[in-house]
Amino acid sequence: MFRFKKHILLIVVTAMLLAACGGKAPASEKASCAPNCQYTDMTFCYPQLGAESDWRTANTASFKETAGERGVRLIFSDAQQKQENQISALRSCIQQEVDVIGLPPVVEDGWEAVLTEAKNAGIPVIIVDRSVSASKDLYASHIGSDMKLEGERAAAEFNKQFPNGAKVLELSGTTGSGAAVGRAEGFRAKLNAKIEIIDSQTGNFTRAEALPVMQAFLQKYKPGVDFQGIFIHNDDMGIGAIEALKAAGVKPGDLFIVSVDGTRGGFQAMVDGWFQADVECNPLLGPQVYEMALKLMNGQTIEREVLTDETVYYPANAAELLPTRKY
Ligand code: GYE
Repeated sequence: MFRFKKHILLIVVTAMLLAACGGKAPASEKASCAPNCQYTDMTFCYPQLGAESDWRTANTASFKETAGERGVRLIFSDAQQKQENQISALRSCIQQEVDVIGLPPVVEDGWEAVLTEAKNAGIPVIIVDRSVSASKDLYASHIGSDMKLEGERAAAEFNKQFPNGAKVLELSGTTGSGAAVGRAEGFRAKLNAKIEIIDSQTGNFTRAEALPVMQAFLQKYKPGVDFQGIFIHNDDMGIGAIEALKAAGVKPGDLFIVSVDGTRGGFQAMVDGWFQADVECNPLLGPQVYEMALKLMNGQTIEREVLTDETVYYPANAAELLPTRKY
């Protein structure tokens, strides 16, 4: 009898110890400072995907500067566009028991395992910028741009310019990334039936990789004859492409070029006559994401999907707006 009781006691004590050492409460539960958590209570992990573009640089700056202003402790890393680096950065943040993770995923697929680990550790994850294909119950929310809408907006520019049809090239972003997938999908969904995409290649969202891709395009297709326009998935690749076009003797305005982002470089390309439209994609997501992270810590309800309000910019007022651009 005595022995039996002792066993029960042991089980109860072990269970209590396990519960105490088992890490944080599940994601649905609030932090211990709730409901009065302040930014200064927050350790936020941002495993940035890389530094491939001016958009990305501005996005990083937004997270770093806002953390500084609000007193958030930020754990930042740069995965150099490699998913495996992002995954190990995430694991390290889980181990450090951060309060909230913001994940800008380099590609859409392959996040289930690590998101499950975060969930089991009770650390909420906000997917930032690009989307993931993982089940929605593995993360708290997604804050970013509507990439498909951006592609549709680009298509609308081509439709206006070429109501009777044209042949166009596409310089696409990182293969498998939510940004490239969404933009390509939206572009194809809205393009009028007479406009044909004759080729599409990736420049991985960088200037350096876009340049040889554009050179290869120019070896294969004669500008103005074989194609009349190019849809470019971001301004940095556009700038790389312009280098190749210049070297091949193409002049601004010879081709109808639409890009995405609305960076200063993109505005300059409009001023110089190279881009005929630039579809806005806003990287300044820091303030919004930290606000949501604080709500999560305080156990408040949040939106599961927050899409950034954006527009399209044109050469007509590019020179006037350029000095006001923040990135
Ligand atoms: O358009 C591009 C960057 O994911 C929206 O990534 C982002 C894209 C952006 O490299 O410049």
